[in-house]
Amino acid sequence: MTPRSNPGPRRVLVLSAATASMVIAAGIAAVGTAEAASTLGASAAQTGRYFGAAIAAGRLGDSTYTRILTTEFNSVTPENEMKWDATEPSQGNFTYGNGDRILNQGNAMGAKVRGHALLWHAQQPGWAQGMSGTALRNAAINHVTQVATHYRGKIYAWDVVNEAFADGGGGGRRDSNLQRTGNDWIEAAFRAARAADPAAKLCYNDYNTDGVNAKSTGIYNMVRDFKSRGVPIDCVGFQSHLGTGIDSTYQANLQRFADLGVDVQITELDVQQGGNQANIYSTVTKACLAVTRCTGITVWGIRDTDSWRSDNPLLFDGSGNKKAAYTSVLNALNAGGTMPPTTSPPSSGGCTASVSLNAWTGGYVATVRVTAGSTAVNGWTVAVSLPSGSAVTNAWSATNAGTTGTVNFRNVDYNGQLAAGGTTEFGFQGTGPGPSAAPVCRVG
Ligand code: G2I
Repeated sequence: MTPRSNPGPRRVLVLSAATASMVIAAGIAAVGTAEAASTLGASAAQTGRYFGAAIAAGRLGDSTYTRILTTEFNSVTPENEMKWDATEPSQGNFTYGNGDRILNQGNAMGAKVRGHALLWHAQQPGWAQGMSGTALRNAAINHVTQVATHYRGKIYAWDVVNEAFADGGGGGRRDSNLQRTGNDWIEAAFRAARAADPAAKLCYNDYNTDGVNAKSTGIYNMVRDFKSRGVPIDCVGFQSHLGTGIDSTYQANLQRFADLGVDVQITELDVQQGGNQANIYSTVTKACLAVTRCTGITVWGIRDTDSWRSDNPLLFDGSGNKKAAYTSVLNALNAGGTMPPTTSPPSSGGCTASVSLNAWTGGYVATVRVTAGSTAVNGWTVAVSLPSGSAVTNAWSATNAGTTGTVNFRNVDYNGQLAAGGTTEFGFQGTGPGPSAAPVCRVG
């Protein structure tokens, strides 16, 4: 779908108009600036997106760090705490202390939590590094199952497999102990993750995929193959560790993946300082905003001094001051963009649901589309998780059980039966913030 044909900008206009009238009602004169949110998370949320940061459990005691984190970001990714070496230091012995610290921090902020990363050739515990063949495959799949089960229902998107493709011109897989267990190790990991946590979006994540190139095309071909064979994949992460330039096909590359029917996310953004840092940040932000299925951006750290890189690649300097790159990102976010649909992954095979939102300060109207899977549906229920402070006031074309927290919407008489692939819509109105998580549809 092209941005031109997408109804998103119209919804943005509705949002803006309503926001402006609320501001007038409150007697604030500066109506002209009413649309501009003043933090990264709030401005990304205006188009239904998140703006996140990779964070480290060991830094949460740093008050400057935590102040910026809680003010600016509405998504978090553990920089190291959910990796294999951290969560299963000896085989079968799972340690979730630091991972849980990141999860709790994200929950306390009302932020999305991205899980990173279930399987990767790097940061494996020593015991796994020494394994091969069936023993390694079984250990890897068990790892996916155990960790995804521990975090079941709490993770927005998992990087199920990280960096499995080779650099250079071949477009093929990277050699690793995991790859040597058989080419199907990636799909086995995705299937195990889906079984363990049906609500999480499942991503493949990689770097040097910042344009249409041999490596990104290799990944593109894998995703296309997965989609055609029903391997459960919902999203592709583009790490975007960038230097002093950006490929002219950056946006087109995101778009071609989105056109395969997966979400795309910028997952580890950082950009070398010097040269065009602010411009490159802004180009990446605009590219995401222009691609309907680009659901959010994560920067890989908060201050330059928190970064794994030494070339000051982040949005805040070592003292926590906003850099020019910060302003360029905020301005790009506030300029608006297409509105992504929030669609639940097809977990049960029975039905899926997506929600689109008209939101204003203090309230919203949500329209939910219910789509049957490959078989006809006789009765459906859609669970919508509302953030704290949100309450349903009325619903149409469905009946709701409860008004806060997770609200179940059940079909009414005339719209419970859907043919295979058929769709219907219902809606509800609420006070407070609208739903930001994908609704979950089940048959019955
Ligand atoms: O390398 C940058 C990123 C590339 N994509 C995947 C990401 O997971 C990766 O993150 C980095 C972390 O930012 C680093 O913090 O991954 C590195 C490991 O490959 C992390 O570095 C490790 C150090 O190598 C360890 O010595 C250290 O114990 O961080 C660990 C925890 O501080």
